[in-house]
Amino acid sequence: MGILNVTPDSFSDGGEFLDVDAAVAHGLALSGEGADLVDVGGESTRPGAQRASVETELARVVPVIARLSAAGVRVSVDTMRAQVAAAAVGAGAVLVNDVSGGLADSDMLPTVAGLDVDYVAMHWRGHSDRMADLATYTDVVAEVTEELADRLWAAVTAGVKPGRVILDPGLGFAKTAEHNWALLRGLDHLAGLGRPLLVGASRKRFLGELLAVPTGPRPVRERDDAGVAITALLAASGVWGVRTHTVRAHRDAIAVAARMSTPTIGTDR
Ligand code: PMM
Repeated sequence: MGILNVTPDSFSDGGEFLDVDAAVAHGLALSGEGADLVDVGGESTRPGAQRASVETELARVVPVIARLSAAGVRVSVDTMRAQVAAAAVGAGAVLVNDVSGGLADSDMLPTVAGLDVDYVAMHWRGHSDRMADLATYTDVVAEVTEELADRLWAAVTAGVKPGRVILDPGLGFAKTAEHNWALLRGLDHLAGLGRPLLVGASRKRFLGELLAVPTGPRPVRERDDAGVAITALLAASGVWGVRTHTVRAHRDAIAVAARMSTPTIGTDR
């Protein structure tokens, strides 16, 4: 899943793709590099971010989704709002990626139930302006698994088909670096919920901290190789998808993982 943030303030690509033509060109480039989905978002969720209005979010994402879909690109919409999800699907999106797992907008799950699309429910505890205070766990893997099980149950109760739901641990959302690493180590527990997993590690702060330089965390644009390493490991462990700012190297990592896990009869020893 290639990331296309049509926002002025996302942590890694904010401001680059606010113009519709620039956004569409980048979406086509991500698709050309092998993205199975291009994830279009119109609201930054970086820690501390203020919310965009629904009108602003709609104006940012709908024209881009319409043009990419018309060009044959499979598009997902990164939104917490039912109204935006419905408009995006109307414009051609095939998946709703909701970082709040249905918690931010009580209309989201019933709306998704009425649309013929897949739904990503990410683990989330609150909006960006207060999520740092919500990063408290005694057993992060057990609690995230339990809270995602609740979101899966809520989605299914609202009428979303269980087979349409993909779960995501929500790295960096009300989580410290330690929590992120623990979740990456504990993905098997989340997989025990019986749904495919999506993981978004790309360029996030915990990678900057891991690779710190003397002046502080490794700059955002210099975290991509570590992201590819994570993708290789996750692909080998069977996750459904990774959400990433660059695509080609991740595609290559996935090809390596797939090939390594496929013995060739007669040549392997
Ligand atoms: N992370 C961000 C935004 N949307 N969606 C899912 N499903 N999972 C994530 O980890 C996730 C997301 C924040 O990153 P960005 O600002 O680079 O898009």
